[in-house]
Amino acid sequence: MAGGETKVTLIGRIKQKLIAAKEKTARERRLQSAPMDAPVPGYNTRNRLPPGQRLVEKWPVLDLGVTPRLERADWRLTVDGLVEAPAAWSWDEVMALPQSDVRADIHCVTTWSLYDSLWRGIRTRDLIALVRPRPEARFVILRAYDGYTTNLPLARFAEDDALLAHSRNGAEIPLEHGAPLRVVVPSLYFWKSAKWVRRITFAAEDAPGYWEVRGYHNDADPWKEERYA
Ligand SMILES: Nc1nc2c(c(=O)[nH]1)N[C@H]1C(S)=C(S)[C@@H](COP(=O)(O)O)O[C@H]1N2
Ligand SMILES: [Mo]
Repeated sequence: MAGGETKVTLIGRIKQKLIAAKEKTARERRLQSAPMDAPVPGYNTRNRLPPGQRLVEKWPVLDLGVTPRLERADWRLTVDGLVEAPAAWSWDEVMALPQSDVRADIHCVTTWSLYDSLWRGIRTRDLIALVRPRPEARFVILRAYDGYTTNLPLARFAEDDALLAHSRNGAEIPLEHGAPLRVVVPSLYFWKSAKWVRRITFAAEDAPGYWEVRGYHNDADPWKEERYA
C-alpha cells in the first residue's frame, strides 16, 4: 500500500532526525562542564539522585525506533565468548533459571531518573555461575533484537543488583520497554541496560556499542556524571 510506505518512510526519517539530535547533544555536551537541569526540590537528592538528574514519575520510552516483536517460541538468549559453558536458552529454559526480585532506581543520561522499580528476573550473578566466564573475560558485550549493542565491564555486569528482567512492579515489562527480557544494570546510566536482549558475550577486549561510538561516555557512571566522552 503506497500510503503505508509513505508513512513508514516518514517515520524512518523522523527517527533518523532523533538519532542525529542525540548525537549532536553528545558532541555539544562533552564541550560543556556546566551542570544540567536542577533536581526537583523536596526529595532526598543528597544520597539518591545523582548530580544533574531530575526525578520523573512516568517511565519514558527511549530507543532507536525499532520495536522487535518476537514470539516466545522463536526467542533465544545466546551466552557466548570466553565462558566454560556457553548457552542458547529458549524462553522456557530462561524462566526455569533461579528468579530474583531487585528494587532499584533508573538514571538516564538524558537527565531523568525514576525511583523504585521492582524488577523480577535472573540475576547476572546467577547467570555467571552457570556459564562460568574464563579468567581472561573482563568485558560484557550486549546485543539486542533491534540491532542495538552496548558494552560494560564484567565487574559492573556482575554487580549484586544487575539482572535480566522480564517483569517490573508485578507485571510483564511492556514490549516497548524490552519484553520479553531486558538487561537492567542500575549502577550505570540506562543506555547500558539493553532492551530485547538477544546475546551476551564475555570478552577479553572492550567493544564500544551503539551510543559509545557516537559520543557517549564508555563508562556511564551516573555518580561521576560520565555522560559524554
Ligand atoms: N535494545 C535496545 N536497548 C536499549 C536502547 C535501544 O535503542 N535498543 N536504548 C537505550 C537507551 S539510550 C535508554 S535511555 C534505555 C531506555 O529504556 P526505556 O525505553 O525502557 O526507558 O534503553 C537502552 N536500551
Ligand atoms: Mo538513553
